[in-house]
Amino acid sequence: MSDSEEKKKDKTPRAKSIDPAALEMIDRAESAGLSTVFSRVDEMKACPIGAAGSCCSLCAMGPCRLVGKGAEEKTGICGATHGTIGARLMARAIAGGVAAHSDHGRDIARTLLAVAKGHVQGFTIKDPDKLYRVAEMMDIATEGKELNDVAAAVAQRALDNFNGTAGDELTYVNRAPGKRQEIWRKYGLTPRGVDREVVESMHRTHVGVDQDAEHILDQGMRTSLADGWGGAMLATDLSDVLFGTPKPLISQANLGVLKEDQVNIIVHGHEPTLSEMIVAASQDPELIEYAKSKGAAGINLAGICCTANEVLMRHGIPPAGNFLHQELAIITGAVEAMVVDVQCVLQALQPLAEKFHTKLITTSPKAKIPGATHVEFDEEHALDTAKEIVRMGIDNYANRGGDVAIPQYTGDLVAGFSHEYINYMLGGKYRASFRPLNDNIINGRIQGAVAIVGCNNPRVTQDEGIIYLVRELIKRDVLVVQTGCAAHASGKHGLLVPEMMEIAGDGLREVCEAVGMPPVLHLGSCVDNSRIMTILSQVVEEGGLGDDISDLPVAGICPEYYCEKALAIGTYAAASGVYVVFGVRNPVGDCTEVVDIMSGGWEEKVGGQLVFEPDYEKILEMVMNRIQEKRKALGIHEEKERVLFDMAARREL
Ligand code: NFS
Repeated sequence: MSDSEEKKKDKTPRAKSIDPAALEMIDRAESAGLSTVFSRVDEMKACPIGAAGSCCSLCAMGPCRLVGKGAEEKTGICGATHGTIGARLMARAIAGGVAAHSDHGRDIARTLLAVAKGHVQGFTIKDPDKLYRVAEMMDIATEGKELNDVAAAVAQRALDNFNGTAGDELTYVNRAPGKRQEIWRKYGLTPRGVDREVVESMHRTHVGVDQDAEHILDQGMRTSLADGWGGAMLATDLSDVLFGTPKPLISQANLGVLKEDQVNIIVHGHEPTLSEMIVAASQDPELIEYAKSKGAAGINLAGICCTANEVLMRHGIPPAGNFLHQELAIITGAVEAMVVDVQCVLQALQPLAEKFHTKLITTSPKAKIPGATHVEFDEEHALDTAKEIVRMGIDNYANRGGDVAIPQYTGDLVAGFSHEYINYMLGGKYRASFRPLNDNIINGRIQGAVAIVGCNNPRVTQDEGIIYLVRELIKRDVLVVQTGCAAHASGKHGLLVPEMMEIAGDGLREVCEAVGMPPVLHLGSCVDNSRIMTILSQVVEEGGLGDDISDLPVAGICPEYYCEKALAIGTYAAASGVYVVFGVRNPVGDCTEVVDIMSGGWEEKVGGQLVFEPDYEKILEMVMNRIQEKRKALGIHEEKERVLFDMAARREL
């Protein structure tokens, strides 16, 4: 597309969201003259040079812009080709995403170690069984050991994984199918330490070091694997140990979960440590009484972004919305406190909060926001800090103005599908296994499985791609699993309930009915994409669908991504053998060599791909084609005779 076409396209009026609650609040913002991400995105035309990977600003000889006639052949002042520049940009983005997830994981490991040593307030080991399973996976002897000693050993092993002192390979590499591990070893992709891979990526992408695009991107894959099979996987496992392994529960999502007559406190960000304590504090009878003494009917807790997922999965706390809802929640005028820690927190929140009575409270030693109130959180005083924060929210209730407008929209949802629970749900208590899933994929009732994950991005209509793809895939007998803000989207729009079987294809519906599960499963936060890696490995292990993840009829889609973490996740999924499609735009679309490496090149090397396609209908077609190709390769593509389940067959299942 030429620049002028691009400009014309930019001016086309575009729906900002398909969510009626969002539209109501966007209107309210517009009539009050308030700036939001939805208005700023229209005011800020994206730089077309940077948008497609044609700008290198890694040194002071530039920035070098590889544009204009013959751009493909141009180089930077140092001689770096378009391919090298694109590969460096990708590798750095991946390293940024991995650093974010993994730092989160490290903090959970540090909390577990502190719990084991008795240095914390309020935290305990909620799932000792999982602790023992994790210890076993880490080859840590447990016999005759006290629970706290096992916890300390597990936490230390986790920290060693971050530090790179756990050995030559990350511990959880052994969770992948044997064939996958061999591929990683063969190409030097096996991650050695989370920090080490991030540091090496930063080093190799420094000017004058690694100059071979494929070689740089190999390091990108290795770094991403340190997330998917390291930092994020440890974050998930250790969060389950500390806070409990999720089981299905019901809740609601969207701004309608805010309560007009209660103190509304929103937890926003990512790490579950603080939010777990806020959940406890918000249920404290003394604080509830205190809220009542201030004229409120109670304390209402809600979430935004992945913190919302953490407390939804384990406590059923309702999400007020996904990434693009953070400002909209404040615009309701009903939020007494928004408590944030790290990641995906817009700096625009504080100036907006100042126009209302909302108190923005930062809590992480890593993240301060000018103007916000900083109440630093540490494990030793966790519950006291959480209570102090909740009290601040209650005290602020009196300052709420009369102009409150809570959009009355919520979607019912079921969340809480950990990989352990899915295993149990499919196989039953005494023979928990993925066998029924494999069998139904083999017999064709289920054609395949697709993960629809990731963010919102105001460059595209909020939730549109996510909802379209979820609905179309389940219609085509594809089981959908979700995490992150994409899962909130489905929650808001009512897609995470068993009743969605009604629109599912006949085969998928039969299986969902027999098992008693919805056709769209909410697996948790973005670090919980690691649960999907675990499930894929177990499905391979169960047998009948090839001997590696790349043999499975599966795919991953991130329709509305916006950040580096999403790119890190997409890359580790591809490096694990999954076909991954991102929407919005290709951040290195001008770098043909990189585009080719991440598609055809990686297909050959690791059996997965990372491709970008802004058109949702095309994404659907690409993913369905991939599923059919994989079914064909497995020899299970013939349309099997449709046998409807009778009672005996149901019991069998
Ligand atoms: Ni994931 Fe979660 Fe949401 Fe995107 Fe941000 S909250 S870690 S990055 S926007 S899905």
